[in-house]
Amino acid sequence: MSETASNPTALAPRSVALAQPPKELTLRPVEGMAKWLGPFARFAMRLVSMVEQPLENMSGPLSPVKGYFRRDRHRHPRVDPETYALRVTGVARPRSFTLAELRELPWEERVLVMECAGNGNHVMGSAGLVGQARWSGPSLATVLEACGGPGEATHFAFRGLDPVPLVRRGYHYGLSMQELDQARALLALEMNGEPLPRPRGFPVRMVVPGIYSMSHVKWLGHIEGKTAPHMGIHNRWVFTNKERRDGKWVRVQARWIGLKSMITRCQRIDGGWRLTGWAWGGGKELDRVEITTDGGQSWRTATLHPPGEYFGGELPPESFEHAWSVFDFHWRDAEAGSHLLASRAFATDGTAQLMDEDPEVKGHFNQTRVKWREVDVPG
Ligand SMILES: Nc1nc2c(c(=O)[nH]1)N[C@H]1C(S)=C(S)[C@@H](COP(=O)(O)O)O[C@H]1N2
Ligand SMILES: [Mo]
Repeated sequence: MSETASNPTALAPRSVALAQPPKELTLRPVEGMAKWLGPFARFAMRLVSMVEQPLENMSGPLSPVKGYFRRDRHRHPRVDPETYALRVTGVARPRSFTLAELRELPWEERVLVMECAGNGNHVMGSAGLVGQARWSGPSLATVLEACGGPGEATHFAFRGLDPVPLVRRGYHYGLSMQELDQARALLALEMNGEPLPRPRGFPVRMVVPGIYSMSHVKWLGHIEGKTAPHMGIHNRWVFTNKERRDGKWVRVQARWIGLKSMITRCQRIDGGWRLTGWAWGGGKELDRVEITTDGGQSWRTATLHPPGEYFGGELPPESFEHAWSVFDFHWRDAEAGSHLLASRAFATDGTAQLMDEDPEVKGHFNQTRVKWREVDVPG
């Protein structure tokens, strides 16, 4: 009798899989909802209108329009481009802009990381509420100039046209003139060279490079100049942490994206596996990314591809100063079994991505510490 006939399980799918190792391995979060719910975490997050990027989009310099992450208050309004008007108030000369008027202003193009302030926090465990795209449209400075300047305004509130369930008014978020100037905020009408898709905020959204994306207000309907900080619910409560300062816990609003990195994929290549990911944030020049494949006992340097490598030929450096760097690492010595992986980013001034949670900070936002992932390498 042949071996197969005497052992019917020899041809079961499991043994076939072992003979042909998979092309890509799953990187499992080791904490939070994603650890406990596994694939159901995606479903649970969808219920609260959080949709992460799919795995196939989680590498390389640009996120495609299709599959871009989503985070909003459930409703995507349908805005008629013919009757659309953007109101600007509280400035030297309050006025409205039609879409045609916004199109006629000079445009800028920027490439940047857009990241939800709660991305990859310890509750979620996963970290796909992040994307990178090319956004273009007039800068906020250009729009304000067309209104005779900011006038008395020192702060701005940006209001969306989406109804917020139970509250009914649109989503809104505020920043100071100084923050908006520093970020060189823009009003995006296009994403990756296409008109803004409806889920991304058609016809106009705010884009604030370097600041977490709760401020990138979609379906923008109203820019309100103010003489004091906007203290709406999203500024005051929703996107805040508590920080201990001089022994006292104070509430702080999410703002500038912190220094971080994350391994996003593990793909089979000749002679082992290729770990890829992104490093971004911190507002400083990136020096290197280190990788551990043994739970932090040893660290090795990954190959870094700064954004200039991808965009430098087409765009001036200031257009991609808040873009992520892609990194990859050839994992040659991967032995069969389970491994704990992580990446850690370092800036040129010596700042490093935190290993542990900062005991002086409580909350779900701006979580920058190293993200651990578990992977099973087949034999
Ligand atoms: N009008 C409006 N803009 C919004 C939101 C919203 O609910 N309504 N959500 C904000 C939050 S919290 C995030 S993280 C980003 C997500 O942008 P995206 O859905 O295009 O990825 O949009 C921001 N802008
Ligand atoms: Mo967000």
